[in-house]
Amino acid sequence: MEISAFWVVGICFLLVDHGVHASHNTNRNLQATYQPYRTAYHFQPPKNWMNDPNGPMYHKGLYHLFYQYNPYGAVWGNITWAHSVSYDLVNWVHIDHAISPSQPSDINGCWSGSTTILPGEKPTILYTGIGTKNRQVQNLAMPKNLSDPLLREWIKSPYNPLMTPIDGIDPDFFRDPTTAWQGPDKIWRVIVGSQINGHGTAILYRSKDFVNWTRSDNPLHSSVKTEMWECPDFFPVGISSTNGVDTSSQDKYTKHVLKASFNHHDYYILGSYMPEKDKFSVETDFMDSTGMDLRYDYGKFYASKTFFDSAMKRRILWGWINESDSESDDIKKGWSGLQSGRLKKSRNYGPRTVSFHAKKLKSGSTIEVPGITASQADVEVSFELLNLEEAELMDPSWTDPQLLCSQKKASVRGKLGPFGLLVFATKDLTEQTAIYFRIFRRKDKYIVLMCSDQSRSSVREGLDKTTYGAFIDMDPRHENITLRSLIDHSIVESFGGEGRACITARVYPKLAIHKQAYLFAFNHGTSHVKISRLNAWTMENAQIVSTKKRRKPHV
Ligand code: DQQ
Repeated sequence: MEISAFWVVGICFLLVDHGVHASHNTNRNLQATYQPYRTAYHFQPPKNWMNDPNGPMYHKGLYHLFYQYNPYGAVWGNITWAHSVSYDLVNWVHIDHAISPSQPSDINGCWSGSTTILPGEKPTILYTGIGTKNRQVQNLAMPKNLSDPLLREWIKSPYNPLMTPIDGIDPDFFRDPTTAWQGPDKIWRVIVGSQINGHGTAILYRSKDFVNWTRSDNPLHSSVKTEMWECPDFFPVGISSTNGVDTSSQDKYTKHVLKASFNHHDYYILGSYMPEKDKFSVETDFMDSTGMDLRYDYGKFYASKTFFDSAMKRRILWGWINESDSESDDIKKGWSGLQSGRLKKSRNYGPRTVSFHAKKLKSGSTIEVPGITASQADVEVSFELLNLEEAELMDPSWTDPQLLCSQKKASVRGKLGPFGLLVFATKDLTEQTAIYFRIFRRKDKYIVLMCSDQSRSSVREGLDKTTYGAFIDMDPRHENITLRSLIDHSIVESFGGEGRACITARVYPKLAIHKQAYLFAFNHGTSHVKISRLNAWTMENAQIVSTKKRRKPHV
């Protein structure tokens, strides 16, 4: 899917022209010395807790990202909408918080939600307020001053709350409104995540004016095999084009994606949506044994949200990447949480690159990829399988890829595989995070398994070192197996088979940090494979600054 790919680039200090000036420039190199796990090119606030991305949007030349944030500490609490802006989705300016708890409909927290750009280029936010008695309700906020390009101040609607948990809705399970879309009848629709009779549900609301919302008799969709759906997302994708499409578009050239967050993962299903009846006919349902278990990412990735970038005609996906260390580690670090932003094309390349072509990766070999900063890199590799007929037989009971990867970790020798990359590795491989493939055969079909093994990622104890796995929907007879890994100090995001399967892992090496981090390609199978090409780049540090409002000097 178009949304399952990569990172972007750019430069941005033009924000100064819009009346913002940096009050505190976070020196990322200095930070990296004392804080080896802070990232260089992933989005992070300077300190404290961050979780879900909220209301990302493109508006009049600027990208906006809001996110769930605790202004007072590195653990979840006091949830506020923090706000950052960018010209390029890489370099960011943190500006004043957009929405903070202040009124009866959100006094206990401003939880997740989305933006919708109304006619006349008017952005609006729909968000979940945790009201008095901790009831979940949906609220509206609008920019105070539309002529401020940064949209620094947001005012809450006097009509809040606009949607309340009545008619059988449990006030604990009613949250995270999506970006609204408009049908051909000009009526706005929005869905809100819920659980009704124990089943995950997308409650549908309609409105003519964005203020008065009526609940539809039928939900847009619900699914008996799931519980509460957090952060639903509903949007069209083109069938025959890789361009993204506006959330309100719908025709015979589009399908719709419904994403829901549950069981610690972001699952999606595809279907066709008919706005006349607000009917969503799904191809396969969530957790349906006849369908594939479709996830945006098979590692750590949650509460994601997409938006349509009208400037570049693409749909961009943001997702929250949680930590894998303990809460007390986060308190010591002073921060918790990263954002992953995925889109196609462009990279924030540094000066150092390396490439090889047509290199044999013999059985049992490990070769270093030299000449780059291995703790902050982008690597693309393509493997050619020389002896496919040597693939091991697949046992029909091996249906769970994560279980299979945890039983067949990188150290377990196979025939065609494990082969792949060792990232965040020490020279002697004491520490290593292995991202690798194994090829199996069942009758005349080949099965490609992708794994991310964190079991040797750090000599530190007390970390979550779960091994992750995914099957890749591809036929290795007809194409080479590609892997792209984005490595950034404590995160590695890996895209297998041209992004058909993604696995994100958080790792905290103790030894393989800074210049002691190395990158290797390896083949621990009995069969040789060939690296048909490998390109690796050092990634630049993103420029991230914080600002305060420019105040009138005292006279
Ligand atoms: N996080 C928010 C909720 C949402 C959850 C609270 C998902 O609105 O359901 O911070 O991570």
